[in-house]
Amino acid sequence: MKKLKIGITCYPVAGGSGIVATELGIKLAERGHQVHFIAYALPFRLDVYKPNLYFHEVETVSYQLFKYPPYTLTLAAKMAEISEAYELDLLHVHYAIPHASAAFLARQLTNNHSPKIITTLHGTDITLVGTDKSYYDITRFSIRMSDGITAVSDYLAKETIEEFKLEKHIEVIPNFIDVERFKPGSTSCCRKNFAETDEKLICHISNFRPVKRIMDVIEIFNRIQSVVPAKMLMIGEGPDTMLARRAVKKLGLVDKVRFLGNQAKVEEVLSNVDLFLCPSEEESFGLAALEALACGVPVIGSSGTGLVEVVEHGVNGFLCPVADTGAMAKAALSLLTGLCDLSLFKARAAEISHQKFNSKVVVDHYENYYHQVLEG
Ligand code: GMT
Repeated sequence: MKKLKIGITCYPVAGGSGIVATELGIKLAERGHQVHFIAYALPFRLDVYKPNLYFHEVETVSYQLFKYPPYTLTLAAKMAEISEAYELDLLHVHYAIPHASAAFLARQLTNNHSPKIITTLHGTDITLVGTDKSYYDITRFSIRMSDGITAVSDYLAKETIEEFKLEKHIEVIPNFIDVERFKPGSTSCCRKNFAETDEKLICHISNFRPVKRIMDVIEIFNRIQSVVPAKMLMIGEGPDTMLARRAVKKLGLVDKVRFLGNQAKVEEVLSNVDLFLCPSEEESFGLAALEALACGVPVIGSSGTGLVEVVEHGVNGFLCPVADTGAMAKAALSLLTGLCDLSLFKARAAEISHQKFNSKVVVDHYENYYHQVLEG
């Protein structure tokens, strides 16, 4: 298969779309493609001292007149510059806003070399931001102008088609995990640093935005710890972190809930925990939930979201209606008190996720799709 020159743009922060874009870029570079990250900072989890990987920083220029520095313009200009300088075959942008619009503009700017554009939709770019009246038209236009569109789940593809009344095909390519890294039984981070031998260890990872329903996470844990001895690890940072800390204090759980902030190697923690909580209002896929499953950790999450494509209800976790913290706590306790076989759920969590979301298979899918788009 021909080796390609690919520009990748993503949010470089610790969110799901940035992580997927970064892990994909690393895997593509390992396969011999030349990968150029174009972003406002070095992506979280990216080690650029590896063959075939490049990073091009986009600067935002400020001026007294600008209330908001026009990042989309400098991004588009950088995308055009790198496309021409390296003769990129394609620009693969993650998260539609504003990346798909910047890619469209970049293509108008190129003179001698015009790359194809692939937009990967991740979730809130469609479900929250893209459907805001002020973003709707530009998001729809930019998606339609892309040569290829992918979505991380069937759920998101359907939502996008309905919401934006699109006639274009959306290729569903799920998120993935490196099964060598995300697997049960890593010993590098010791469980006993976080919990006593008789205590269960619960975990939540997110960007602590309102859509994650952090207060539900705490409410569920509170119910759990009132029945079985337990501790909880909260990984990530975001607008609701302070709210969460206050609630933990108010409920007298300070000794039981530990906030670890953003962590680059979540697999080292995950392989030590018993249960993962993901009660989100909306979840197009749930990458953190997949990473937990891959480490052998059953997931308690929200039904009616994209999590249904990741978690098998009653097999490797339980999915309950959004906001039903009582049902979620009950499901968690059924596993923690032995009503359901926790070790069986753990084994199936790793087995099924490794089979369905192995990076080898998913990166093959991306590569094939790239060629399909390039061949028109
Ligand atoms: O909103 C977020 O949680 C972050 C967001 C992102 O783009 O960084 O996550 C979305 O993309 C992830 C990677 O594809 C998905 O696993 C998450 O489910 C999705 N988040 C939501 O839909 C809320």
